[in-house]
Amino acid sequence: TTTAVANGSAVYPVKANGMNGHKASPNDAEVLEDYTGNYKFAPIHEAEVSRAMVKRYFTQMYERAVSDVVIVGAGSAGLSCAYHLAKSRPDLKITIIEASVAPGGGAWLGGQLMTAMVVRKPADRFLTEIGVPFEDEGAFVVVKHAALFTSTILSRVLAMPNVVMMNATAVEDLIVRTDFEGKQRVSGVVTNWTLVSLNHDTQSCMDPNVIVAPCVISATGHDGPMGAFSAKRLVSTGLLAELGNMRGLDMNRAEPAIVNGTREVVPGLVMCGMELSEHDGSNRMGPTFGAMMASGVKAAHEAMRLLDE
Ligand code: AHZ
Repeated sequence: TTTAVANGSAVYPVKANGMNGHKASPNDAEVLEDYTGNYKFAPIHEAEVSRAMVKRYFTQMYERAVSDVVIVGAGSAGLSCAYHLAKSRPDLKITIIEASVAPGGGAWLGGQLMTAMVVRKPADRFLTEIGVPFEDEGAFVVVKHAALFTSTILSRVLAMPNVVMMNATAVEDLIVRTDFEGKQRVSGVVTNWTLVSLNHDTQSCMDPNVIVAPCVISATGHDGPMGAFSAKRLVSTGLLAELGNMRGLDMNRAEPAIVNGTREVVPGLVMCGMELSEHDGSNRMGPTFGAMMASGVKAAHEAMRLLDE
């Protein structure tokens, strides 16, 4: 069957069945980039728009039900990790799950909602690597707007063919399997659309979905509405005795502690970024972002080591 779709003066046939039944290839008369009052778009059937999105989204979900690496949280640490890992290992299926609609976490601004982003050396090398310009102030560099870092790394990460990002999707549990020796191992994540996760107390039994992966990297930030997710879940599953709890601000102690402490905290789970301060009880650094980038890179190395074991 075909449906006649009126569009302006012309009528275009669109097949009602089959995702690929109709490929619009407009002729010159139908498409015009004319800003003098005669701009003409290629004709479209509304259902094609739905199918274009649905097909890709659910194909991705189907394929990524088994991933090589799941990164939880797309803040500065999670994105830095994704960039380094995806670039180093194009063979890996890397799936990023981000609870917010807007990926980037706290890295859209510097401190106290001001625009500049401070990065201590030697993490300026990561900025050079991804192509973000900065001013050199000696011991540290300054990016003129934190959003320049975040938009650049997001575009670099999303352009990598082996990366899939699902935002507005929350990790609401971990898959924890027990092997024959009784040893527990994180083997994936339990997901739900964030708006569902936020409504478990208003609707009964809205079951989640799962992604199985031999390596999960948690980068959910310090405690907050959604933060420190895995660290807190490790405590409630008995895999961690208690949270270390993030300590007060000390830039000189905090940044190396986060980078050097980035590791596989329980089998199958690598933790990086400020979530680690809650796990280990290390200081916060406030508005200086070099440790997030370097911790992300270290988490990528930890993941590669874990996968090669
Ligand atoms: O939405 C969260 C954010 O984008 C996301 N997230 C949290 N819980 C999640 C869950 N499922 C999926 N259950 C989840 N996503 O994780 C991201 C964390 O980003 P962030 O910017 O909060 O953390 P980060 O460790 O990447 O960067 C921390 C930046 C900070 S905080 C700080 C201080 O307070 O002193 N200093 C720095 C540099």
